[in-house]
Amino acid sequence: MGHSGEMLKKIFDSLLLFGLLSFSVYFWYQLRYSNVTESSWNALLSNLYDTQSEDGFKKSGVYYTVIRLESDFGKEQITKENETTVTKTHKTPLVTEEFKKCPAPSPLLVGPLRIEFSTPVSLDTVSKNNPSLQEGGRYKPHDCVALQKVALIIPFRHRDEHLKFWLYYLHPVLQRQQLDYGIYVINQDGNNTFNRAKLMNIGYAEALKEYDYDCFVFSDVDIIPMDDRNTYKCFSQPRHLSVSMDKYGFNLPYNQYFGGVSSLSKEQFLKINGFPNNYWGWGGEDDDIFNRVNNRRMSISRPDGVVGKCRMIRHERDKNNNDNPQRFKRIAHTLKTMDTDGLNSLEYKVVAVEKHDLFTKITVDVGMPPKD
Ligand SMILES: *[C@@H]1O[C@H](CO)[C@@H](O)[C@H](O)[C@H]1NC(C)=O
Ligand SMILES: *[C@@H]1O[C@H](CO)[C@@H](O)[C@H](O)[C@H]1NC(C)=O
Ligand SMILES: [Mn+2]
Repeated sequence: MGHSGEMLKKIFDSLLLFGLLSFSVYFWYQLRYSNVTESSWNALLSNLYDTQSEDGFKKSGVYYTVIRLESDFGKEQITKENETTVTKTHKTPLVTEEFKKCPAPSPLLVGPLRIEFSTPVSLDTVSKNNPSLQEGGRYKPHDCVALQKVALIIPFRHRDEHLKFWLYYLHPVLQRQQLDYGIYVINQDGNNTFNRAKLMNIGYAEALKEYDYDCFVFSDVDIIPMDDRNTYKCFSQPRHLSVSMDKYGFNLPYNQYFGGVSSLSKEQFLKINGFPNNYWGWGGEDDDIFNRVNNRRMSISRPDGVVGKCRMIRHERDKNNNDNPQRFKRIAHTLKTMDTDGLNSLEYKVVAVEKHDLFTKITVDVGMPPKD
């Protein structure tokens, strides 16, 4: 038994070794000479990264796969689902360009910007200045895959002049920042007490119905960044973007200040149950949001005081946006209220959705403050 058993084991081992060797040679040969090479691999990876097909690659519901022919760099072969094959010539040899992630930071940034509000701007001018926008104020870079899909949420009522400046300055900045973005103006219907935080919750919910956004930037309509390196995207911690406002002498008014412009990823927003719905009138809701972030053991990320410079359009306090007298009492109880008041208790009615060239305007009925 012993001797023949050893012989058998030797033969078996040799066979195994031979098998492994031939497999490696075959595999190497496939990698080296097959048409399905690097680029289709990259395409596959890009699709995994971002399941939304890029412009030009999804036409009338047919998904295209790009395969680069190793022997012919000037051409790309496009194979449709039904195996029809089209060959078209391409200017650049690197077909994979379309699938590349946009670099960070964007190479298009210019730094400090001149911002002034003395000359009014018209929506026509802004449209002409931004020919690449899609209906509803949507945009995505055409030569790379944006790193984030950002919904910009603007709580709004009766501030059309401010909105024009905002669109005039922000659209070019957001495009240079190479974001895949959409602008949502959330307009409070009627003339009852204003509710900024609730409008922002609604913006989050409504934007997600349209597109798979992964980042939400909440901006007052009258705040404009003075430097395009202040990227309107999300970070590993909730971000406060308007850190150095002219109104406050280019300083934070206080350390916990989280008002003006802020950004939260979808995940961060869900973690804090969104924003409070019960801050009616001016003030306090931003401090409640700060507390929510703090209570969930997240910190605030901020740009430095130079990159974070912003201008605020000077204006009178709006009608029906008086100081909220309950704000101090409410802020003191965020920890107790945040699990029951927020995204999970959000109720509103959509009155109208308007798709403009430069923005999507959603008019909503937010209800009235409780009489107590
Ligand atoms: C490929 O499919 C498309 C849509 O399903 C169809 O219109 C087209 O005729 C098909 N082409 C061929 C060659 O079958
Ligand atoms: C609401 O207020 C605006 C501006 O203050 C005014 O123009 C409008 O007529 C008011 N609407 C109603 C229904 O009172
Ligand atoms: Mn203001």
